Amino acid sequence: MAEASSASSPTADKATASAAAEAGPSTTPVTQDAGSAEGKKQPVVVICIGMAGSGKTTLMQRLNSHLHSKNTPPYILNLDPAVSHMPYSANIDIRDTVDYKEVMKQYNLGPNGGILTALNLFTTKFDQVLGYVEKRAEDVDYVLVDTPGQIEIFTWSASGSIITDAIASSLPTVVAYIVDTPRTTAPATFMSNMLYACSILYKTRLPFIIVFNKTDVQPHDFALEWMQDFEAYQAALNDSARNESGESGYMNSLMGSMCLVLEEFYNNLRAVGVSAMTGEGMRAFFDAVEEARREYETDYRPELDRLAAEKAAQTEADKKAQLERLMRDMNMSEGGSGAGGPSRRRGGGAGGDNPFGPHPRNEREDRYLDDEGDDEIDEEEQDAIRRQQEEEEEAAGAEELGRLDVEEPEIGGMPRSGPQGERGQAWPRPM
Ligand SMILES: Nc1nc2c(ncn2[C@@H]2O[C@H](COP(=O)(O)OP(=O)(O)OP(=O)(O)O)[C@@H](O)[C@H]2O)c(=O)[nH]1
Ligand SMILES: [Mg+2]
Repeated sequence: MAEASSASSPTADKATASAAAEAGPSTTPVTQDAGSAEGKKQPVVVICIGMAGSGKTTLMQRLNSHLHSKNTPPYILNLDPAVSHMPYSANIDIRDTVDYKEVMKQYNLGPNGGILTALNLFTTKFDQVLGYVEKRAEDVDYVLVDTPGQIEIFTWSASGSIITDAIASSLPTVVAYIVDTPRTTAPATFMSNMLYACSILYKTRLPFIIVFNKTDVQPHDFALEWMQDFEAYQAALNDSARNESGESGYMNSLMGSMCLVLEEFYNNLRAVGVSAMTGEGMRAFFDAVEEARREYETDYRPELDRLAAEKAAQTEADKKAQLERLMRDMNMSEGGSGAGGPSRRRGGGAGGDNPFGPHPRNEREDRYLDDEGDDEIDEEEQDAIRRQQEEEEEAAGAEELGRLDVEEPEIGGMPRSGPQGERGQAWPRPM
């Protein structure tokens, strides 16, 4: 995977002057106090997400040129495999790794399937990408990420989640949701857009900035008003319904209710207006990014740390449980005695080694017994014991007789107390 040497802003923009004119507090690197708990400087990652044509790529180029003008060039990732012309050069470009047209051909896919598969393939290498980003983390203040135009490919695919989570667990990350302002002036479209933004916020759970783009064409005041004042939105809704059909239907009341529901959502995010074309609103944008970064540090990172600690504790508990199971299986758990410890043979001698090896089944007292045939085997055993007793009694009787009636003879020099003589059978019994 290739990493471009450095990002630049090849397309010098006409509006750099207007962007520079906005130089204010945001022009000082936001990472002055941005750092991890160890005090290490960390850049903030801005993931640009938005509907097709909302101006993500143009905004990336604007941010890039703005940051270059402040001598703080960003690190740029392009995750859109289908972009044909990029107005900036990315440090890491998905197109250098995967050719989505080739993917379409090879897998017989349409354009969206091709983009999705290309992103999936790229995701398999994302640990390397993250490695590159982390290597440069101390040199840059911002990492900018451009995403595919088909918003759902990034926001609802597994690879999109993997990429977002991987970045967010490594560096402070914020989502910039780009809205095409001129195309959002209809209350119904506005509501659809906000609902989509809401779904992304709750999916990623990352600090969120709504960026109303193209304010050079349409100022975003109406949107802010609708977000802050439910009645203003309701009035606009009624107006538009009257203009379209002369009456307000159930859709209106549904959207009115939705607006109330979204109030909570509006309270949790920040909205700014920018023009990627002219550079207007850059200061507000970077201020919002700084605020969102703080939110990441105070809300998201502790949650991340808590989840990491929970996962580590779970892994440790699993390891311990596995070890205990292993020890038990090896007959080495506490209270056991290693080889032959708890294994006791029925009627067997001291320490009896378990002949069947370490298995809980072999530790059972009745391991020689068939579960169904317990009684039958007990009888056999009793017979054996009885036979043994009879033999012992017989032997004892013979010995007694031998001692009473017979002079101990010398048979071939073999003493009577020889091994066979013990039971009195090696020499003839008295008649
Ligand atoms: N007037 C105006 N036009 C803009 C602005 N930002 C983007 N555009 C135009 O909007 C169109 C789409 O811009 P892109 O940057 O390609 O949008 P995108 O979201 O990256 O598009 P996809 O990646 O294809 O989804 C282009 O024609 C841009 O010139 C803006 O701030 N003002
Ligand atoms: Mg684009």
